[in-house]
Amino acid sequence: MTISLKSALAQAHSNIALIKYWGKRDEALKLPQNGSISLTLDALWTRTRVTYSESNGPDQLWLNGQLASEPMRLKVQRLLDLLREKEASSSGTPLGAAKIESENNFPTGAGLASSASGFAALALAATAAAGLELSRPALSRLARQGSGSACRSLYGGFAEWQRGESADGSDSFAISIDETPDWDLCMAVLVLNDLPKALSSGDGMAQTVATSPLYPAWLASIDEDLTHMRQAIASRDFSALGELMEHNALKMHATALASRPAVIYWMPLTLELLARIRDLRQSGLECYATIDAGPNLKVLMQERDWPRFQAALAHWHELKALIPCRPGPGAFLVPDALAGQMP
Ligand code: 2P0
Repeated sequence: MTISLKSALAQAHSNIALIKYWGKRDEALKLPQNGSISLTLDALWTRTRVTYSESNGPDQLWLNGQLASEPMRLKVQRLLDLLREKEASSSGTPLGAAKIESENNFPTGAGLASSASGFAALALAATAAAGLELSRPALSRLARQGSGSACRSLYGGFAEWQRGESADGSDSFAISIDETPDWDLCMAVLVLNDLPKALSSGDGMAQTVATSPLYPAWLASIDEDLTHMRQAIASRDFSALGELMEHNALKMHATALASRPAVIYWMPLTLELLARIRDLRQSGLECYATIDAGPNLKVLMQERDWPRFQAALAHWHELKALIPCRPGPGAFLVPDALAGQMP
């Protein structure tokens, strides 16, 4: 008896939101309350191999060489089941149980957007292994249902996740703003804590939507932020982009802080570093911070300023890592000849 395996390996890079997604209008479909704009990073990525067998049974998820927790496995299985529905309706041949092997080249679940790169790589690998060809908007919609921010990692450079209006999510996916920006940007990832966070971003945003009296003000301000961010990108206005990015991140955290109970992702060091970024800016090194659902900062600067920035933080021994990133590529399939080069 011959056993035929269908397999594909994909790589996707994490993305950092310049205008943040914070809050869902539909939990199951992962439809956002607001649109968002991101920058995909070159240095942080996930590689995922999906292999379908011919037998039925539960999908098996290996994350960084270890069997994943049951809640994580179920999230992944849910996404594969969406694909199985598509496959059954197009060819009638059911896909068997899948083995998913996923590796991150950076800490998982610590606010470094591992779910964004993870679910983008999964959507692409699972689709290719199934022999399906989906457009990027369709892949983006699929990745969204694994983790909202993943829909932006299908694209390189600057991408926008359109909120959409429909109840079924058909118009809620990411589009490219500028895939390969000729812009000397550097986003430095400052890792203060590389442990998984206590409160997931999904729970944090749900608590904010349900209880923060500031949430309506957050939503009312987003269309203007999106418009100004698109303009700053189009005109390569670094100061406008950086100032708005930092404002939008602090506004998101202010909204979350006003929840009951409070949603707090920061550590004391987060604030100390924020103050340091302001000092550096005043001393002429133009850099701006953003913070996601975790204590770590990401700092945007122009590439020529990276050596001075690195030197300015050299004595911060509390920093676990300082990773310089440039704009990175969209998700892609890794040819089998290169598959041995896992992180
Ligand atoms: C973002 N974050 O736009 C925002 C900013 C964190 C802060 O998207 O619940 O892992 O799976 O849709 O995408 C992180 O949330 O959440 C996130 P789910 P996700 O990048």
